[in-house]
Order: sequence, then structure tokens, then C-alpha cells
Amino acid sequence: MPNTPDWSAIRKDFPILDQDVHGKRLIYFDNAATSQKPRAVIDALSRYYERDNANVHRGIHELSQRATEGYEGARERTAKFINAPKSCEIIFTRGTTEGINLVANSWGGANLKSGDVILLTEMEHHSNIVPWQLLAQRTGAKLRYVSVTGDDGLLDLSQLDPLMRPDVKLFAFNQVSNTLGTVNPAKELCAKARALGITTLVDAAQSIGHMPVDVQDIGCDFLVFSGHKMCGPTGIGVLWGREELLEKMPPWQGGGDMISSVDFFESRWNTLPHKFEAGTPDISGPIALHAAMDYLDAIGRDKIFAHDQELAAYAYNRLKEIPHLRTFGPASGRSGLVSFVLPEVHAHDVVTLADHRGLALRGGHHCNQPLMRKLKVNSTARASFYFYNTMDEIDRMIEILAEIQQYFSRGS
Ligand code: 7TS
Repeated sequence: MPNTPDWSAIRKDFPILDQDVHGKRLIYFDNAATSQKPRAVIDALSRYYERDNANVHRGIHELSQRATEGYEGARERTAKFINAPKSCEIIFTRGTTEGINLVANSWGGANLKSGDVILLTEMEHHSNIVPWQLLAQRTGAKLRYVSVTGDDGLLDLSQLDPLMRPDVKLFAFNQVSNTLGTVNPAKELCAKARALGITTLVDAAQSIGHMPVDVQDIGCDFLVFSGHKMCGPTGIGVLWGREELLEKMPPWQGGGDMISSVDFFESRWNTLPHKFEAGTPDISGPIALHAAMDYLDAIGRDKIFAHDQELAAYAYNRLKEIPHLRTFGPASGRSGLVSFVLPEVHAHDVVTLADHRGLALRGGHHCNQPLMRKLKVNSTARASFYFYNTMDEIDRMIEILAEIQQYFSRGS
């Protein structure tokens, strides 16, 4: 590939990776849970607290102006990052989960009534299921699901037309599954929904730091993501919504900053985006997220995606060398993660023994309990990659898994 990034030089930007765990070189394969942070992001956080810290939108003094410029500058940067038409459509949240809860409470409360249907998929994270269940309980709306085909982890698109009946008001789905590694055809799904007047929400938690994400190209109505999975800090996330929808939505939380005037018995709301940002926000979070966006774009998100896919395809093929190991998700075109089950070994045992060898995997239901039931497993082990991971680390994982399998087969 022309202009291939120097991945081993890039890896050196992540100080945390240069350490031993349990006396072994750390291999960090838990990036779907949270990514590591490059020096540029860590520096942006400490620079803010060392030089500029003050509250935003309320001070005339120099530090408050700097903090406000940093905070609002991050909003403009975020709009560019996802190609949002306007920066007032960017609402800062605590993360993906809070973004979905905001839409469920505000848009959902105002637009759904008894008998309406919220369409989800069987591969959603709990954070894209439970807020809709709560909304359904409050409004009498119902949930409906697009099936997953099986271990190959694709959405059964043949069901879409029959499922998108006129009672469907919202279709919410992830762009990339955190357990299966499936990349869903977000643009195609949104086009179908849009043609039927169905509002769409895209959960971009697993895609945002791994591929170019363009809300206008996808054609969704809402898109949510978390900063911490894309080299940013924890505690900051983004909800993007179309201006005309956000304008009509009532506030979700009340407090300072979200009002234009307050009287003892009634108040008027501030303009977008402030209507949805009650109270003192996380200020350092957006500023560090800005640094993360600059960092990712300097590498190139298309290059990150290609590299992720290479790592995942290599890992998937090497995992297949282990006898009887069961993998989940598509054989090709997957994003940078692989879930698997070693026969007769509980995922938590795999993860614990891997940890003793310096390898950080994740084991469990990955906040996908309904999907686990569908796949008839309690849990899986998951290796999730990012651009700083290497093929050598994957080779070492395969050696470790072979050792673990041998350890358990000796005992039986
Ligand atoms: N949606 C998807 C697809 C996710 O993978 C996650 C987190 C969330 C939503 C929630 O994000 P949050 O930042 O608000 O918590 N996924 C995972 C995971 O796979 N392991 O740990 C967290």
C-alpha cells in the first residue's frame, strides 16, 4: 500500500504498552473494551489542567475563555471528524450509553406511543437494548429484532422488509458488533429505513476509531460513540443528531447552561447544543478527544481499518489451526476482533491463564447476553486489536492458547 504508516514507530506513542505484566511482555488485546491512549492525548489532558482549567461559558476572565475555546473548538473538530453539517448538532455526553439514553428519553418520550415498534438487532450491546426496554415499559411501545444468522454472525437481511412494517418508528443498530466483529451495512440499512419514514440511530462505539465514519454518507438520524474506544479519555462521548430532530426534542436533564431564562415556575431552553448539556460538562474530555481525532486522522482512518482487518484475518486464520476451537462472526470482512470458545475450557479460565502470560483478553458475555443465548454459549473469549498490535503478538497468543488447551487436556 502506498504511504503505509510505520506501525512500529506509531506503537511507541503509547507509553502503557512498554511494560511487563506478571513478568511477561504485555500484549493488550482488549481494545474493544477500551483503547490505550497515545502521548499526544495524555499531554493534551495535562496541558489543559496545568494551564487552562476554568469553567466554560460563564467567565469573562482569560482562563475561562481559553477553556471555552478549547471546549467549543473540540465540538467543531468533532463535527468535521464525522462530517456533520453543523457543529451545533454535536452533543457531548459521557459515552455511547448516555447518548442512547438521551435519545430514548427525549426523542423516544416525545415521539413513541403505545403500539409503536422499536426495531433492534440481535447483536446489540446491552446499552442499545435496555434503554429501549425502559422506554417501551413507559410508553407501551414494543421491541422487534432482526435475527443474526448463526455463528457466522451476519444480520439476516432477508427479514428486513417483512420486519419494517408501518408500526416501526425507530431502527437502532450497531455499525460494528463488539462480539462478532461483523461490519453492518449501515448505509444500506439507513436508506431502507429512511424510505419508510423510520428514524435511525447508529451505535458507532466499535467503528468510530477504526474506520472513516461520515454521518451524511451513512444517512442516519442519530449516531453515538464513546471517546475512550478511539484513543480518547473515559467519560466523554458524542451524540450527533440531525438539527431538525434535535430542535424539536425536549431537554432530557435540567440544570445550569441548558436554559436561556429561569423563573420560579417555568423556564426557557437554551439553543442547540446547550439544551442537552446541563451542568458543568466534562471539559478536559472534549479537549483530549480533539487531540485523539487529530492523532487518528494523521495516521488515516482508512489505513487503520485496512490494518485492523489484516490483523483480524490473520488471527482468525491462525485460531482455526487450534483443533475444535469455535469462532464467531464472519469468515471475511470482519473488523479487528475475534471471539472464540476453546472446547471444554471456560472463557474465564482462558482469560485468567492468558493474563498470567501477559496477554490481556476479555472473557464473558461482552454485554451481549441475548446474543450469547442465541449462540448457545454462556461466554466467549475475545481478542480485539488496534493499530498498535502486531502479527508477532497474534503468534504469541496462538502459542499461549495452545498451551492452555494442552493444560486442560492433561487434566481430563
Ligand atoms: N455499543 C457497543 C457496540 C459497544 O461495544 C459498547 C461497549 C457500548 C455500546 C457501550 O459503550 P460505553 O462506552 O458507553 O460503555 N463495549 C464494550 C465491550 O465490548 N467491552 O467492554 C465494553
